[in-house]
Amino acid sequence: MSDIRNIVILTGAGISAESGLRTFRAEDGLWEDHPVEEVATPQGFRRDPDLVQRFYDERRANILAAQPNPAHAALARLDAEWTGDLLIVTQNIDDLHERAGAHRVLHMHGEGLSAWCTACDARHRWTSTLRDAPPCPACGQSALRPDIVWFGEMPYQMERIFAALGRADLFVSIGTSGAVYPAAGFVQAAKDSGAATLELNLEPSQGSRLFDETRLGPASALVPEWAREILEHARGA
Ligand code: BV8
Repeated sequence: MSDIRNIVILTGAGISAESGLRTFRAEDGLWEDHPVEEVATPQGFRRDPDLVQRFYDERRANILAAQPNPAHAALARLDAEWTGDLLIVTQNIDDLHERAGAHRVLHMHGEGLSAWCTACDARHRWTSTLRDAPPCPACGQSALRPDIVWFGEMPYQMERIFAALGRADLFVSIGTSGAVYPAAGFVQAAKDSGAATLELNLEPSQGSRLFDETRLGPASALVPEWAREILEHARGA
């Protein structure tokens, strides 16, 4: 680990699995309850808004009932103590990174605890349900949808993400299957800008071959170990 200053961390559903939030592609994955085309696309929302609202109402309640696990806590500590650039780009819609105390967090696929008004474009923190079409607090119209990036929609803050990848000395991917783009392409962008790449995951992902190093195991064990390692190295450098 030569002089590492700027770190980009990508997290996926696997980092929240030990907090009791189900992942997408395990055998009990979320998608199997509902075909993807039904709940995570604009077309699905237009076709059956009630089903999609209820799907995210359920996810929102699960998020509120979940607690951060040691992996979230370790990243929050790293965020607090790392003096270089650090950006946690999460594909997750839960707020467990923030509740663990992390600040430099970017939700590229939106947030489960946010509602987006398709009439006036306002976004509101939302912890209740949307299935009964409540009025937008800003404009009063019943046009609120989950503030989620669905398939076919542009992920949030892509320019900021690629700028961070362009400056990165280290890219770490945690708890993601590498199944969905553009997130699955970030490791290549990091390599192209000369960053070292590390994957921490329960099992090999679709992109494992692209990483300099892959460590297999639960995030609650691997992430605290890695965070300690990188902080001790920085102190010793
Ligand atoms: C876009 C919504 C363009 C929120 C999600 C290029 C090639 C092929 C296809 C495409 C392409 N570019 C775009 C596409 C289409 C599509 C796509 O990638 N399709 C896939 C299926 C091939 N991408 C898009 O549509 C994206 N949009 O590109 O727009 C555009 C251009 C111009 C104008 C407009 C648009 C948008 C994608 C976002 C979709 N929304 N989520 C929600 O409902 O939650 S995706 C969803 O799945 C997640 O957000 C995440 O991104 C993705 C993958 O999930 P993971 O987080 O990785 O979870 P998964 O279950 O898959 O894996 C968990 C991993 O954890 C496993 O590896 C497991 O082993 C591990 N694990 C489990 N337990 C633990 C653990 N690890 C450690 N510890 C544990 N305890």
